[in-house]
Amino acid sequence: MSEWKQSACNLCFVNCGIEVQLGGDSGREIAKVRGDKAHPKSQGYICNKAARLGFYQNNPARLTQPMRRCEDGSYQPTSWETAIAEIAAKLQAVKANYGGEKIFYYGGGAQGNHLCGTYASSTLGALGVKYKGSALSQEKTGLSWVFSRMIGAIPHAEIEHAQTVMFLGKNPFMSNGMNRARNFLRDIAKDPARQLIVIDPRRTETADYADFHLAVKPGRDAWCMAAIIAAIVQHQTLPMEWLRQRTRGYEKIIDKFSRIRVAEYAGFAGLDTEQVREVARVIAQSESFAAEEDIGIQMAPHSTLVSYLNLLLSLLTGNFGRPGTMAIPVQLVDILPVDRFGELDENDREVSRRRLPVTGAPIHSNLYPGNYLADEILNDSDQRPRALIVESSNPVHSLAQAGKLRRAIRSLECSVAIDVAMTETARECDYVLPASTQYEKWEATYFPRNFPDNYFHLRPPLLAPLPHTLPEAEIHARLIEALEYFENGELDALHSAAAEGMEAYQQAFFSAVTTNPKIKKVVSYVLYRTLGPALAEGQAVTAAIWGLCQVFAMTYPGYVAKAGFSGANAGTDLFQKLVNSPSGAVIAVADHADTFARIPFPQNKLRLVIGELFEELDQLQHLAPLVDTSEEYPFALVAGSRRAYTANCAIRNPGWMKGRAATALTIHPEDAARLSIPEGARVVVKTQAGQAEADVAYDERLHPGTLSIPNGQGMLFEDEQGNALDSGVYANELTSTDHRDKFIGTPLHKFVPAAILLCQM
Ligand SMILES: Nc1nc2c(c(=O)[nH]1)N[C@H]1C(S)=C(S)[C@@H](COP(=O)(O)OP(=O)(O)OC[C@H]3O[C@@H](n4cnc5c(=O)[nH]c(N)nc54)[C@H](O)[C@@H]3O)O[C@H]1N2
Ligand SMILES: Nc1nc2c(c(=O)[nH]1)N[C@H]1C(S)=C(S)[C@@H](COP(=O)(O)OP(=O)(O)OC[C@H]3O[C@@H](n4cnc5c(=O)[nH]c(N)nc54)[C@H](O)[C@@H]3O)O[C@H]1N2
Ligand code: SF4
Ligand SMILES: [Mo]
Repeated sequence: MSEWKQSACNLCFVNCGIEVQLGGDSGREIAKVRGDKAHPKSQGYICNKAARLGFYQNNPARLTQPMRRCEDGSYQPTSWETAIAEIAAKLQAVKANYGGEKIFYYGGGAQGNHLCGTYASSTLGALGVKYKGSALSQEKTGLSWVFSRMIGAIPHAEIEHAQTVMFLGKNPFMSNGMNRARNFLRDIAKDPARQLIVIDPRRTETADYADFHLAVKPGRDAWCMAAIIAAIVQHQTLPMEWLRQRTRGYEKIIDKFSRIRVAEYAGFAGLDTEQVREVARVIAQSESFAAEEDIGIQMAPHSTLVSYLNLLLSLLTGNFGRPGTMAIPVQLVDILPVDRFGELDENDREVSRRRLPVTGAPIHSNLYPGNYLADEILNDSDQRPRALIVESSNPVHSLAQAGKLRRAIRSLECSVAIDVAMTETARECDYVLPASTQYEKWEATYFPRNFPDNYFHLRPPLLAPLPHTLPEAEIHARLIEALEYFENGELDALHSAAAEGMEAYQQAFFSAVTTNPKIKKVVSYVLYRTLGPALAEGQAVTAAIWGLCQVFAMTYPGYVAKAGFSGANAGTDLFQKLVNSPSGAVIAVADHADTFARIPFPQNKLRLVIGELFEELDQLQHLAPLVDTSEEYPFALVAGSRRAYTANCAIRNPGWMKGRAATALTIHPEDAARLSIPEGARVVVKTQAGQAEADVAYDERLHPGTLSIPNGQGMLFEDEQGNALDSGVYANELTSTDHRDKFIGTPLHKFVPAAILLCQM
C-alpha cells in the first residue's frame, strides 16, 4: 500500500479533498480513500461515494489507444500521429469550406476536471469555433440569466451562516452539491435558532431535517413561490427603505403580488395555505435568509420563471449583501460567466440576443442550449454545423432524446470525442482520443464559490498516465501544431524567456500577447508549450493556471493581497502556493462591504423586474399546469434523480453500486397497489418518446402519481466475458428535446408524462 496522497473527489461538483492510498497488483488501484482534514473547504468530509472512486480510475472500459471509425461502423485503434493528422486535416477542411463557426464544441470538463476546457479554448481559437455548449447549458443557464439580469453578477448564497435556509428542488442529503452537506443538515436541525425549509414534492431525506416541508405538487413550484411572495407582500413588513435605496422596480413587484390570491395559488400547488403563510412569515422575519435551488426546479416546468421567483424572494426581503444572505464571490475562473444581455426596452425586456444560426436557440453565458444541438445539425440549411468536438462529456447519454443526437452526430463531416472511456457519444464519433484520468495528471475544477474566503485546489497526479493516453493539454497542443497555426520560430522569444526564469517570462509573455494578436486566441497553448517545459517534471499542464493566476491577481489585487499575495509577483506567488498545496489553498478574501459596489448597474441598484418573466407571471392566474399527465400517460416521471450510487456518467461499471434499489424505478406503494404491481416486478415505463424495462422498488417518500428513475444509468458496460451488464434505465431514451423551457431551453426532465405497465411473464 502506498503512502496517503492528497487529491479531490470528482464524483460531484463539491470536489471534497480526499487522501488516497494506492494498491492492487499493479499499484495503480485506488485502494483506500478518506477525507482530507487539511482541505480548507471540505475539512475531512466525504460522502459514501468517494470510497468507490477506484471504479472510476480502474475502469475496464478505458480507452488505451486513439480509435477511428471504419466504413463498416467498427472501430480500429490507430496511432496518435495518424489520428491527430487526420482530425486536423478534416477540421481544417470544414473551416476552409464552410467557416470555423460550423465546428461546434460540447463539454470542457465533468465534475472534477476543468483544465481540458481551458486548453480546448486554444483549439477553438485556432479553428475559429464560435459555438460552445456544456452540461451547464441544460441546467444552470436559466439561473445565470436571472442572476445576470437582476444582479449583474453571479452571487453565492451563504447558507452556512443564514438563520433561515431554503432548499428548492434540491436534495443535498443525496446530491450534496454544497459543502459538507450531511454535517450541515445535522447542525441546522439541532440549532433551535435556525430554520430549514424544503420545497420538494418528495419527502426527501433532506426534508427529514427540515422545520417546514412544502410538498408541492410536481411541476407547480411557480404557484408555490408566487404564493409565498404574495403572502409576504400582503401580510409582512417589507424593508421599504432598503428597497428604495438598493433596488429598482420594487413598486411594480409589490403591485403585482398584492393582487395575487394566496389561498388559490397555494391550493393549486397542492399546499396548505396556512403552512405557506407560516413559511412566508418565517422568511420575512428572519435576521438572514439564504436559498439554494437545483435541478428539481431548473429541470421542471417553468424552470426559469421559478429561478426568477426564487431570487426575487431573497431580494424583496432585503436578503442580499449581509452575512448569511448573498454575496458576490471572486473566482479564479468564472465557469458560469455573467450573461451579457445588451440593451433593454422600456418594459425591461431584451432588445436582442445572440442566437444559434439555424434554430435561433438563445445563447446564454456564452453557451448554446444542448437541447437544440441535434436540431441545429439535422436540417438542410447552409448554416448548419458540419463538425463537432466533444470533450469530457457524454451528451448522447446526458442530453434529451439520445436517438436524435446519435443521428445528428453521424450526419456530420467530422466528429471527435476526447474521453477516458468508450462512451455512448464516443461510439457515434469518427475519432475517439484517449485522455489520461483525473488522477493521472494535474487537475483542477473551477467550481469553488465560497465567501468571503475563496480557495482553489490544484491537484498533483496520484499516478502516471496509462500508456498511450495523454492529458488534454497535450492533445490540444498536437492538434494546434498539426493545424500549423504558428510559423516556425514565432514563439522563440517566449521559449528563451522561460529558460531565464519566471520574472523574465512574465514580462515577455505580456508583451507578446499585446504585440502578436495570434497569441491571444491560443493563450493556454502558448503557456503550455513555452512556460510548461520550464516547470517541474510532469507539471507542464499547470502552465495555464499560471496565466489565470496573473489575471486574477491583476483583477482583484485587494482581495488577493488579503490572502497573502501582493506586489508585482502576486500572480506567480499565488501559482507557486497552489502548486505546493496539495490540499488546496485560500486565494482571495473578499468583503461584504464591497458587495453593492460590485453591482454593475446604475447606482449599483439591484433590478427586481425581468420584463420577460414578469409578464409570464400573468399566465399563472389561469391555474393551468404547464405540463400535465393524461389518461394515456397518467404519471409524472422524474427522469433522473440523484441517489446514493449515481454520479452522472463518471463511473460506467454498475458493480460500484450497492443495493438493489440503486437502479430501480420507484413508485409510491399506493399507486403500486392500485395497479397491482408487486415490489421487484419487471415493468415497462413508457413515454411519448420511448420505452424501457425496469425493476420496481417502492418509495413511500414519493409524491403519489410520480415515478422516478435514477440519473446516469443504463450505460453500456461489458463484463470480462463480453456480456453486457444490466445497469438500469437509459433515461434519455425516454425524453424529448421539445420538452423544454420556453426561455432558455432547459429540459423538463422532472416531469415527463409516463405510463407504467407490467411486463408479460
Ligand atoms: N449522488 C449524486 N450526487 C450528485 C450527482 C449525481 O449524479 N449523483 N450529480 C451532481 C449534479 S451534476 C447535479 S446538477 C446535482 C443535482 O442535485 P439535485 O437537484 O439535488 O438532485 P435531483 O435528485 O436531481 O433533484 C432534486 C430534487 O428535485 C425534486 N423534484 C422533482 N420534481 C420537482 C418539482 O417539480 N419541484 C421541486 N421543487 N422539486 C422537484 C426531487 O424529488 C429531488 O429531491 O447533483 C450533484 N450531485
Ligand atoms: N434525463 C436526465 N438527463 C440528465 C440529467 C438528469 O437528471 N436526467 N442530469 C443532467 C446533469 S445535471 C448533468 S450535469 C449532465 C452530466 O452529463 P455529462 O456532462 O455528459 O456527464 P459527466 O459525467 O459529467 O460526463 C463526463 C464524461 O467525462 C469523461 N471523463 C471523466 N474524466 C475525464 C477526464 O479526465 N478527461 C476527459 N477527457 N474525460 C473524462 C467520462 O468518462 C464521461 O464520459 O447530465 C444531465 N443529463
Ligand atoms: S460530496 Fe461529492 S465530492 Fe464530496 S465525496 Fe461525495 S461525491 Fe465526492
Ligand atoms: Mo448537473
